[in-house]
Amino acid sequence: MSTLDSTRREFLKATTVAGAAATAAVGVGATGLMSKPDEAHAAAAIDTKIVKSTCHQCPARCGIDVRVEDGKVTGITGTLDHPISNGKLCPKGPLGVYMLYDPDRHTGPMKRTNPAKGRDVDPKFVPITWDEALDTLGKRLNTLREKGEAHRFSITLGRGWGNSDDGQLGPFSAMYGSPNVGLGHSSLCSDASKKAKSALDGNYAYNSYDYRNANYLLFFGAAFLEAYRPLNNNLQTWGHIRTKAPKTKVTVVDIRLTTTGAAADHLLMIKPGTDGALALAIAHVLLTEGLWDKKFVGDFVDGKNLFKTGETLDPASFKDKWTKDLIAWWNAELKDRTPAWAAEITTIPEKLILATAREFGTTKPAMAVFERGATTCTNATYNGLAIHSLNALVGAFYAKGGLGNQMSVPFGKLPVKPEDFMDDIAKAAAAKKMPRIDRVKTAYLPMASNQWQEVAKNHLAGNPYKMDTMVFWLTNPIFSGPECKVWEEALKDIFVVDTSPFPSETSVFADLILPDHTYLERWNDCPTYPFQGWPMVNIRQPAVKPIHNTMAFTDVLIELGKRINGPMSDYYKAIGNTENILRALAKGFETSPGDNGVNSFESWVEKGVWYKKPYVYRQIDGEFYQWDGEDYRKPMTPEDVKAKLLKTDSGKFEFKSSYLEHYADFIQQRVGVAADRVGFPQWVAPKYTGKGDLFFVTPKTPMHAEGRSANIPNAVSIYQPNVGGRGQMYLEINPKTAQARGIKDGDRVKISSDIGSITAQARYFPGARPDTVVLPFGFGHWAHGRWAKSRNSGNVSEIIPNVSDPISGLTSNYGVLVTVEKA
Ligand SMILES: Nc1nc2c(c(=O)[nH]1)N[C@H]1C(S)=C(S)[C@@H](COP(=O)(O)OP(=O)(O)OC[C@H]3O[C@@H](n4cnc5c(=O)[nH]c(N)nc54)[C@H](O)[C@@H]3O)O[C@H]1N2
Ligand SMILES: Nc1nc2c(c(=O)[nH]1)N[C@H]1C(S)=C(S)[C@@H](COP(=O)(O)OP(=O)(O)OC[C@H]3O[C@@H](n4cnc5c(=O)[nH]c(N)nc54)[C@H](O)[C@@H]3O)O[C@H]1N2
Ligand code: SF4
Ligand SMILES: [Mo]
Repeated sequence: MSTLDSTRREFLKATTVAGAAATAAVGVGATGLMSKPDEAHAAAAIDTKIVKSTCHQCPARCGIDVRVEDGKVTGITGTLDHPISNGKLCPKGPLGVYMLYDPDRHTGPMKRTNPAKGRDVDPKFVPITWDEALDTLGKRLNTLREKGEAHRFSITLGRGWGNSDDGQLGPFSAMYGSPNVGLGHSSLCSDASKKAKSALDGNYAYNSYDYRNANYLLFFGAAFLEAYRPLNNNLQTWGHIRTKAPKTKVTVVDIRLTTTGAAADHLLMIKPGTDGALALAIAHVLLTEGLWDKKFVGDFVDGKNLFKTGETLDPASFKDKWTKDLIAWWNAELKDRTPAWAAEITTIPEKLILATAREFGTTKPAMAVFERGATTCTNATYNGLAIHSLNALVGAFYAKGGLGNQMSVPFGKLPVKPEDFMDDIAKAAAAKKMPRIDRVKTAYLPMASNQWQEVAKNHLAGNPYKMDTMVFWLTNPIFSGPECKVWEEALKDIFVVDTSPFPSETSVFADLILPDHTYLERWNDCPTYPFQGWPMVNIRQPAVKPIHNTMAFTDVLIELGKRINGPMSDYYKAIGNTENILRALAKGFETSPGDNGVNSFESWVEKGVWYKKPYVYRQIDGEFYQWDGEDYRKPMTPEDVKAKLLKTDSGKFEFKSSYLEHYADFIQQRVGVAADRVGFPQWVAPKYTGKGDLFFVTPKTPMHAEGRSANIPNAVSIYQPNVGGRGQMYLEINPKTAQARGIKDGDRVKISSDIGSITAQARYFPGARPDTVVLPFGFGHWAHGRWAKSRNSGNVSEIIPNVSDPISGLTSNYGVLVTVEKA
């Protein structure tokens, strides 16, 4: 038996023991779940444990109680004392059991024996040992390093979360010497909202929201009841805000009748890509009608409202408070952005825009919330700037019922630092600063943080170079990225390593399969996505022993690190395994116990979550305070505010972004905005891609989890009949649009863009705009397991051209034009 495989056996044993100890502490045993067995029956009772862990099907971070009976997972429910779950889950949560017991799972490491690659080519995988798998990869990595080509190795990531997984990629990148270790998928996801926020308030992050205390919510392309994070808690929040007194009013801006839109007070069906125009007009009305928050924003020197449509103003007439350059913004952009102007662009009637602005400006606390719908077009960042500015105008920043920023968790430190384990190769690589394969942070893309969708194209063009070896961890752009078929070419001459626990399109092109544990079998820390601001981190722990010969991705990383020649291997020997990382992180709780008493690794394992309320910052009537232990009474100075909250050059919310002005030439050249105007939130028309006559929007649905949940049989049945059923997926089409093309309800249709065609079943839907068709993302898998295959619809990514917002790097997924005809 090989050393690693025997070590691994020991490790599994150790994990099981640790897991058993952990679960014993929280296990309710047979007595907790069933009526108390009498002595005679005790021996025959089922051994039942509840393991506290974390769902991984979407980014919501729901705490889960995994019920384990005689070593088998028999159910998943929401953890009762968990701030996100509160004992509840969305319908996907319980279905995690099907991922664990998915009969299509990879059962152990494998290597490809057929050198030919293609969608329909059998890879002829054969099982290998973990030692062989890791030695093979380790050798490749050492050779690349010795040749001075470490940059041609990458580890890419999607839904990784914590310090114990994606947090380990930075150290690996530094010690190995490749800028491409830690290449993330965020440019397929929501980078534009973060970019817009950072440009104005200095925080490159999603916001936390105090929904429960808000009285007005304006959602721009954020599907609160279908997808927006954290979905499960949103569903609970909805129940509260819509029944409290006064009831929170909700206006939804979307391109179709969604569940959220149907449940809201108002739905504004906007033309795709034009949210920025609507937001600018709302800002115009807030100013001309004197509805801005004077205590946060400031006021005219003589107290009289001078904002009049079309008239420029003297900047000296206004005294700014926590915002900067309001008058400059008005003069340069807002003065002409009337509801009548926006009505032309957005197709929303002028009267409705005016009514929305008035309601938003008078029903406080109010917030404008936006995500992918408003930003997945070429004008993504500028749309985001306009929307986020509304939050400043109504004084929502850090206010009760407003928005804030997520606080971080006081984690303990790891025993080793990567800087101490860098050899000459690593130091030379750091000094040389090779460009990344996606070309971000170069003159070509100086502002974006990732550009995942360009990698295949860049590799094929050899610009800036060709990749040699790529590890895919929790990302599958060959299915979920725009123009995804390009990846099928690119991956032919790359040594591909897929870590998915089950088949994916990437695995068809893989040279090595190093299957991860599923989320019910592994350790992780899971810090919350921005939620209510106060810090929180879940634990994920194995509910059962791994049922196959799989290995957690972080342990793969550690084992690989040990195989790299030089001091790097000592770093990984010191780390040991994933569980050690969690133990080191939990040290931080000793001096900062959570509200639920969690103060150690053991108590974290027992309760499943560490959190500490309250959110410590609060803006009240234009003054900033910090929590003093009892109330928000400790005044903050402007310097405090700049260091901790509004992290811009000025320490204020900037209506003329100094960050964007640093890139004025680039923005002028690539976006076409004059260099002296780039800093202002303004109307930038979207550049729709394609020559079709219908907008093609491909959003998420409540029952799917990005590209990776299509093989859950029960999800398919819950879907029916809304989105489609077992045999087909529905393309939502307005009946008039369909009839004009001779398409009957239920007909099979061909949807064509500039780069190809797919088919789906047409469904008459009067809630669709006549100029827009909708087919959800997540279907059309051709290698993701038996249930995923049978949906009889194409993959939308195959016909979405690869076009992005040059500023944030976000792909323009929802700005596509197609034609639709009877198939
Ligand atoms: N159920 C489920 N939940 C998820 C996920 C999942 O896969 N499934 N994924 C998670 C992830 S990774 C993310 S990033 C978030 C994303 O969360 P969201 O951003 O809320 O999700 P999307 O479905 O991409 O887009 C939201 C809405 O935008 C609308 N839309 C499209 N174009 C426009 C437009 O031009 N203007 C406006 N106003 N609306 C438009 C769509 O119709 C859709 O209803 O969801 C997370 N939650
Ligand atoms: N048209 C359209 N395109 C979209 C979107 C959209 O709404 N519409 N949404 C976009 C968004 S917001 C995002 S975030 C991206 C997501 O797209 P990707 O980055 O591709 O991520 P996923 O689709 O979540 O999953 C990728 C892979 O992870 C594997 N996997 C699943 N579980 C595990 C595990 O436990 N361990 C490991 N190692 N692998 C696992 C799966 O097999 C799958 O192949 O898609 C984007 N693409
Ligand atoms: S909201 Fe997301 S994390 Fe929570 S149960 Fe549903 S799929 Fe899981
Ligand atoms: Mo995403």
